[in-house]
Amino acid sequence: LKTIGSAAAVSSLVPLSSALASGAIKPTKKSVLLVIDVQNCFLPTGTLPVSDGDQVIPVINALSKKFQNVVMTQDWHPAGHSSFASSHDGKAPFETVEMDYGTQVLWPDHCIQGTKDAELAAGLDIPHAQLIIRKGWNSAVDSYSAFREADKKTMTGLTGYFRERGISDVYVCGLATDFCVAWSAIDATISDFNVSAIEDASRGIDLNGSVAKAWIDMKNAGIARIQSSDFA
Ligand code: VGL
Ligand code: ZN
Repeated sequence: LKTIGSAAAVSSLVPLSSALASGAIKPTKKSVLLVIDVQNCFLPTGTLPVSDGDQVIPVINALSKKFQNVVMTQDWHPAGHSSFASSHDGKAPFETVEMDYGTQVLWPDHCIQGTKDAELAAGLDIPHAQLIIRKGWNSAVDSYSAFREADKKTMTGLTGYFRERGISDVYVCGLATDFCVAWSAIDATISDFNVSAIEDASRGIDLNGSVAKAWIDMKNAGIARIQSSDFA
């Protein structure tokens, strides 16, 4: 009872909303901006276009200047990747297939290693980015998450990188909100980082309400839903 009483007292002194007041967030050397898959393939002229995907670029460029630490990801598939509908007879993009690790959405061929389509968006202006981590290179397993492949077992090494760098707070943004951004944000909480997802620095694909579901899943995982205007 004592514990409950003091926890309530503390939470009334420090309302959650205080951390999220407009202009209140100041990134520290323990914070990282994790920029997910801002690549040609996900821009409106790419192979897996995200509506208004290009609109995140100026927002992320401005935000990145507030962070000492910026890490970016690149979706990086070999030709014939198992997440491509073209690799499955009789399947069309956006249908699903059962893989040994679970249900996989099938995509148009996208982000093929070494192609112009897979390059980071030319408009990104983040010369101080410290690491670009590529994922989805295993032809048998997809990887929406920057931390862990879709088999839920194979780690990418990013958790170790952040831990060795003393990172505690991860701010996730990019493309697409409902797939690689949400999966990366949720896996970041599993790795025990404090995680926020920056809504206006992200855009979604939205298959059957997947953007709304992603925000619910992120909320349930304890992820703060914030805006770029929340930064000082
Ligand atoms: C993504 C679908 C397939 C993403 C990547 O970056 O959200 N979505 N590959
Ligand atoms: Zn992909």
